[in-house]
Amino acid sequence: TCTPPELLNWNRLDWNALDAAQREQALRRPAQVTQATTAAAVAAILDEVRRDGDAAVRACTRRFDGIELDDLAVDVDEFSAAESGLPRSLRDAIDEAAARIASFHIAGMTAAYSLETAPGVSCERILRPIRNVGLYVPAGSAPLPSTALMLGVPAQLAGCPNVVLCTPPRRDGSADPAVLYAARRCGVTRVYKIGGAQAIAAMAFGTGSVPRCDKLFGPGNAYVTEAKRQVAVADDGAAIDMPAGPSEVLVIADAGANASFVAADLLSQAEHGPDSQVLLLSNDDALIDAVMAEVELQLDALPRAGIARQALASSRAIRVASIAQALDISNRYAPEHLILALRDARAWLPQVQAAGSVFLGDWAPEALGDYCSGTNHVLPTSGAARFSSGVSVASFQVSITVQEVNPRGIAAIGPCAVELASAEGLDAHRMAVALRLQAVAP
Ligand code: HSO
Ligand code: ZN
Repeated sequence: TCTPPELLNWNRLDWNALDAAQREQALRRPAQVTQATTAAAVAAILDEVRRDGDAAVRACTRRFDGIELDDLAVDVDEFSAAESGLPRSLRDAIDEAAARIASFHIAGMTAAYSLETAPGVSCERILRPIRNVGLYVPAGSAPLPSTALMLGVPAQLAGCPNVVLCTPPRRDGSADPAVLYAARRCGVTRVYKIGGAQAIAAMAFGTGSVPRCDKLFGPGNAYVTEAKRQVAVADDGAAIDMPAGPSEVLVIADAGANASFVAADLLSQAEHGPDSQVLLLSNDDALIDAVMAEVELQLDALPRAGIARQALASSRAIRVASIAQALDISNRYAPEHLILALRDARAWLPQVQAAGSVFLGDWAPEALGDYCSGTNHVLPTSGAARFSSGVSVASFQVSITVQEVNPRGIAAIGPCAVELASAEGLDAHRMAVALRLQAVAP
């Protein structure tokens, strides 16, 4: 028996029948208001960890995870046990993914450069790794060894000397073995079994066992996200990779798209969490019908169908007049993931202005980017793709500019500075240049 698609409660819309306000509503993300109680609870955890360090972290772990942990750090024995306990095929898959992620990220590394901007004036940019970085790998709804790779590989390529990783402990007090294997694969050996806001606090402020980090990376639940937001604005806190929201995908499909492929892509996003965002845009009614029916069929077989159904309840299928219009809508929405299930997907790429990561054609499911095509899966959500990018090696580096000037150089550009300093009325600036000009050409 086939359940009628209507039962799924999709919001099926016709873009060209909507007025401006309805269009805005159609692209609105589900209200992501951080509850005042969440913010207050997180602030209290941060204060506690800032004040009492490891003792506070242990107390939080007892309170929230229900376990008593004497040693927060993963020791050598636990690493070895994790490694030997993992199936060979999974270790191989992690190695294979890590190698491809590394090769793509190496190719995209920014280079140092230098340039003579005037005779005797050399300007350059050099790169340095951020010295202390903290990675968060969630495990709440599902342990994500792939996230350990997406953060650990670029950190290693940047050459960060001190990398720590926090991941929530399991019921028995151990860390997820695949996360441990992936971490060690990237040279990360300082792993702590700490989850939630207390993990972010421990890395931002430092505790007896967790070293203080300059910048924190990685996705997480509402508490983790709120904790990152709070430490990012605290004077004694840490920088963060990006403001993270629920994961999202926007699929643009034409009449020739494969409905079961499209449905599977929508569901693979929907199964992440009840707050995941899923959008389908198509210029073909029959395709929308077919995808909706396929989603219903495939849902039944999913272990996480409950989660996916909740996400789909706030998802939308939007009929558009043309693919060009679909791209306009997508640019306005700025999705984390954009799938172009189009006959000539490559030809539409120049129209893409804002998206975290793009998947071209029928054979590039988002799941490949999530795991092993080589691109990063830590991407801007909530429309942040309008102005920010996914994690890369550059996220783990700072760039420093340098100038070297000889007497010929100051003679060449000094008068320019003197003129500007006079205009700004900053006489000490003018003097710093004029004195030298006199010394080189008295
Ligand atoms: N789609 C998620 C990443 C992920 N998927 C990890 C599977 N594992 C957010 O981009
Ligand atoms: Zn995913």
